[in-house]
Amino acid sequence: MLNLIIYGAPGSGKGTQSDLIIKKYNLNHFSTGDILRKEIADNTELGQYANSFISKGQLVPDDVVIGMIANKIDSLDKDKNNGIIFDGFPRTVNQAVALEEMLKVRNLKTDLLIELIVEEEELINRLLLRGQISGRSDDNLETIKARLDVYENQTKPVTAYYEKLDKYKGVQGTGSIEEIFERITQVIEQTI
Ligand code: B4P
Repeated sequence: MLNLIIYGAPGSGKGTQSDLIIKKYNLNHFSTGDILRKEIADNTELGQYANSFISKGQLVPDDVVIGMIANKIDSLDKDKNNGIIFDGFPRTVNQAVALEEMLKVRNLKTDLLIELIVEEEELINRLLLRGQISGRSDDNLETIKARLDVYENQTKPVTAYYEKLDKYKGVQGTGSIEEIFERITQVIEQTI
């Protein structure tokens, strides 16, 4: 069983690297961003509510995303669960505390948080490029800047929380997708 958190600023490559990690280690992939975008695409009540935050670059309220993740964990077949990758969650210290508690009461735990470290200029370039094809309401310059501010002020403290638990590892998130994946694999192999 391997439970990982993939963490980093918007555009740091969490989704890109998660796709490779889940294939190699046969993990379940829980991406709060993907779940919320599906709700938006389906035009559900939750999707409309979430989009009112996402389109401004703000975080969706903690209780909403925490509930979503708890439901996903409870939907797993315990006998077939090799582990989970949490992608884009937790994004606040409140979410981190809730995650650790919800795992503990289910006799589970996180093994590692891996941060993808990428400088701001590169993040902005990647997201602007993605915006040209994604049609995402949050991939425009104004919203990208708001997301980076939110990351700095609300999400960054999550690293100190996992450093205290001795579960934090940082990985350089620039270079080719394969090079970054190799760095991540090395960190995972040191842990398992
Ligand atoms: P997310 O879906 O988590 O998305 P993200 O941070 O924008 O992207 P990610 O880091 O996954 O980057 P990607 O691999 O796509 O969140 C979206 C929004 O949902 C949040 O802003 C928030 O409002 C809401 N939300 C989600 N979770 C939440 C939570 N827990 N609490 C509250 N709100 C929440 O890569 C980005 C681009 O870079 C891609 O185009 C990719 O092709 C490119 N790229 C990747 N690796 C590269 C490399 N090595 N070199 C060059 N380009 C690369």
